[in-house]
Amino acid sequence: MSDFVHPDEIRSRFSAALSAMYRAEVPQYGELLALVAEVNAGVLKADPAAADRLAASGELARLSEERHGAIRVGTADELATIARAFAVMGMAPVSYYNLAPAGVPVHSTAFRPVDPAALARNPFRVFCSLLRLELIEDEALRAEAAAALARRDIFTPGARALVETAETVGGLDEAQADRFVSELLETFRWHAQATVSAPTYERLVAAHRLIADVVSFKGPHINHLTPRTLDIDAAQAAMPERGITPKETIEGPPDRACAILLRQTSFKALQEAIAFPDADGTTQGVHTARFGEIEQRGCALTPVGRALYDAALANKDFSALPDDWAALRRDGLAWFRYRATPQGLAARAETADLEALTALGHVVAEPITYEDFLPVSAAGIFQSNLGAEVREAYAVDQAKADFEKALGRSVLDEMALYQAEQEASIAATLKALGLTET
Ligand code: OOG
Ligand code: NI
Repeated sequence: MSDFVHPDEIRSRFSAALSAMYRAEVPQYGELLALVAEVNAGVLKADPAAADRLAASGELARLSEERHGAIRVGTADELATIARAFAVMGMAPVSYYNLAPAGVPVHSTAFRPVDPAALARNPFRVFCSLLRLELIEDEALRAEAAAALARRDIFTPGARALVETAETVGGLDEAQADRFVSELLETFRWHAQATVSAPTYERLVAAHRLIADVVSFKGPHINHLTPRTLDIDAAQAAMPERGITPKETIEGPPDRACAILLRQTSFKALQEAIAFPDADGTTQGVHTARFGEIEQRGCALTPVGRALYDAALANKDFSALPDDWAALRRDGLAWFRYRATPQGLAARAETADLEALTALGHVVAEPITYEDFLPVSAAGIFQSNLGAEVREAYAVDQAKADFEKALGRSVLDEMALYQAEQEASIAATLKALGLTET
């Protein structure tokens, strides 16, 4: 092979650099990191068995570096180019999320590694939303927003050139990788200088706060970064002691013995001073967009399990969703990674039946961590940071094809990824036991 830096390594460097930049820009995020580190250390100390399980599944090693972020872009070209930049770091778009039904005029995907080994090295994810200008009703304002977006380039020439280099020659060397990280970081940086006038900004805010956030600045500043906690209830309870005011409720499933999907909470967005480019250059304003968030990740659910979850969330009754790993597995509600135990490897297998092998202790099944997002939770996070005003839901429609056209490729199906991982683990387990799949 060549002297290319591995995409996983570039992703790790970028994630670390972004975290350092956000800590400098939003000091409360640093507080949140310290709090989460403390909570996680406490959980691991209090529950050595849980620590062992996390270590065995490879989750422990990645935990302290694990985070996701979010940006909101304004045009198809911005989305397609950011997709190419993420590809340099081994990140692909997974899933389509339509936020319009929740009254938020964007649709989104999550860029993340998809290969289990890459996820184990560093699962850094970026939730990336594309503004849907067509949902601005006021025609003049829509045109003004489009013009503001058309005037900007959110990428440095250096970042664009290095994306091309990586695509052309197949990777980046040491010096190029470091330059790529620092050039791409510019796209995520906060700019206190607005690019639109104060009256335009106000009209954009009136149309939707999120539209103002996307359209009014030079770039799609990172709007939050989210570390992963092992006990979100403890972290939520401890936030006020650190001078952090959390949102009122934790999004997602309730606290359960068998953690599923994703639970999230955040602190309210900061009020940041901004300046408008008016004649005398002195008009000041404030912008609220950037916040901090924490999440606790549980097991990925199958389509059947997910449907039960969605129904449970809607009627606030989770009794139909068993809180028991064996039941979740037997009923095909959650995804699992199988492996042969030392006992299984030593024994002479008398059956190829996975359920029987599991009952005998020859095989263990570990829950596969949910690596994606929850649109309903995402909408809750969006709403909590857009002020109290409740918007009428935009009409639901089939916008996925438009999104993929803007992206320049199709998004991957998260369920297919989990299923492939489960199936590969079953095949490897049976092979290790000298059995072939029936
Ligand atoms: C993204 C909100 C979605 C999450 O964790 O669900 C998200 C945004 O506010 O731009 O990050
Ligand atoms: Ni988030």
